[in-house]
Amino acid sequence: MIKSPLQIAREAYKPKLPGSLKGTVKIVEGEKTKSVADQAEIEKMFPNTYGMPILTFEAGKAEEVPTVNVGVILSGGQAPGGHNVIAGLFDGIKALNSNSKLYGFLGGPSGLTDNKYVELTSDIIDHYRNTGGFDIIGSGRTKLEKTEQFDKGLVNCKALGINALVVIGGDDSNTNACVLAEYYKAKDSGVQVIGCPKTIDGDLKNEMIETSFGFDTACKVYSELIGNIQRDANSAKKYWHFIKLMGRSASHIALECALQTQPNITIVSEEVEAKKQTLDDIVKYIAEVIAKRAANGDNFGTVLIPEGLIEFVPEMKVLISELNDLMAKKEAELSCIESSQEKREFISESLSSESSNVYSSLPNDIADQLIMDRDPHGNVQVSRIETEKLLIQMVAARLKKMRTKDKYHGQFGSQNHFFGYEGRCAAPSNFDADYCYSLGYTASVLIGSGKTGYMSSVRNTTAPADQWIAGGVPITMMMNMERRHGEMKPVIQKALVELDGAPFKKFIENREDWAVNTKYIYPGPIQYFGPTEVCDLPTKTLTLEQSK
Ligand code: FBP
Repeated sequence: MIKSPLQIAREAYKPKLPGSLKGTVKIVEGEKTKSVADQAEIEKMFPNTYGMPILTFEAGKAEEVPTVNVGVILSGGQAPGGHNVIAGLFDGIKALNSNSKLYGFLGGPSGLTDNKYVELTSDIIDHYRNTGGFDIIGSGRTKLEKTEQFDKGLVNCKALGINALVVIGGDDSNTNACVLAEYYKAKDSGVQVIGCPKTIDGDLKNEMIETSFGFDTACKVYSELIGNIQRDANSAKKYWHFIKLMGRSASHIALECALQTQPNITIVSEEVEAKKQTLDDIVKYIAEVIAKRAANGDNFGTVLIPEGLIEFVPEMKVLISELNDLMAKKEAELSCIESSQEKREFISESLSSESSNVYSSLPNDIADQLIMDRDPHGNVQVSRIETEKLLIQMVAARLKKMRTKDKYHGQFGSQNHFFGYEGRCAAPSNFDADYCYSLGYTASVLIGSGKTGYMSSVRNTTAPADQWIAGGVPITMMMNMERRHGEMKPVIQKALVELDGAPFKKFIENREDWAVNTKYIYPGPIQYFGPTEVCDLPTKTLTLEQSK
């Protein structure tokens, strides 16, 4: 393996651990828990894993633990720090008992059912410490939800002598981990299941999970790029940059990047939904800011657009839900139509008249992107819809009209960008390197004490790592019932941006100033070595949320 000088230097970095994990650990049981909503239904569905107490680790006396053999799965989109979760888990189970073994299931959850695995030994692990990516074992989006899959997985675990599985994933994957834990416990199978909170999107968080890993690094990478673009915009003074940012439904990434870089405009999908803003309202707002800046002689600026925006605009939300049903029902007919134009006509004729009008008013490329395949969870693949280009076209048309009415006298030059994949596999920031290693190590302690149906939890993360609080949270505690594919299902509640939360409030206090005046911040690249106030800073979101 050829390595860059930074990779070599980073390999030697020792992640910081919470004080309680530095020696032997005592587990303190808290109060019994209940789910965030729909308690009776969730309890009925999870009779063996519901109501378990929150666990907190403290320094304690060493106890003899037998060998633990663990299987680990990376599930869903990449997020910086995944390799460190695995490294922490590896070091943790070896500290419990040096004969313990770690197996990595390859290519995501399908590795478990297809029995594709590799034994992760120290010479493999050492190459991946503090590196980005999930390439140590690969990831995938197969859903583990059917009993046949659970049974196959159990046979494969038994064959390898595995007594615990660690699922590193987002809300959907951890929901499935919880169902798997309940199933294996009900069978008294002897296989425990522990989850770890992963996703750059930042939407897997709650009272006990302060942040999902990868959010910190991804936002810092995007903010560096946005800052660079802002410097360019402020130097050339001739372009408006429309920047779409990953994050699926939630706007956490767009909001965090806005707080880090102070762009002229940031759209927050959750606000769009709450205020029932139409696409036209959004375009009007952007065009008016552009006109105001033009009146001051500033024909440049930046606009941040959350990836999932389109799903929050009321008329588009109705359209997408009709399209989802239509595509499921008419899959066969649609697959026989070859030309895009005929596909669009077929779709237009099959929609309600309101949605048909909205659909027909869209540019052809956006109309085509809206009918691309759904992901395995039935979601529209928002990363493939070019909302940034759609907005540029609509804003340009509006500015043209404003000019005829003497309301705009500027020059509108535009550039479009989409930042997503650029940040998902970056070398983890110190925060993510430390947090992920701690999450993995925490998982090993939960396994060593026989727990199942828990998620690794590391809290108090705005304090120095030594004061972080490690422990476990029952996954059932995060669940509620939601309609999925036409059926009510128990799922982990997704955390969207809270409009009464501190990060959003901070943003609205400043947005008018940032819109008209040029108040850009240029964060620069992530620093891995240097003073702690530069290298170890958590996100603005976390800092504002925790300083309540
Ligand atoms: P998860 O962490 O929820 O799996 O998704 C992260 C993400 O990067 C989203 O922000 C994005 O919409 C999606 O993955 C893109 O998926 P893919 O990697 O399949 O293109």
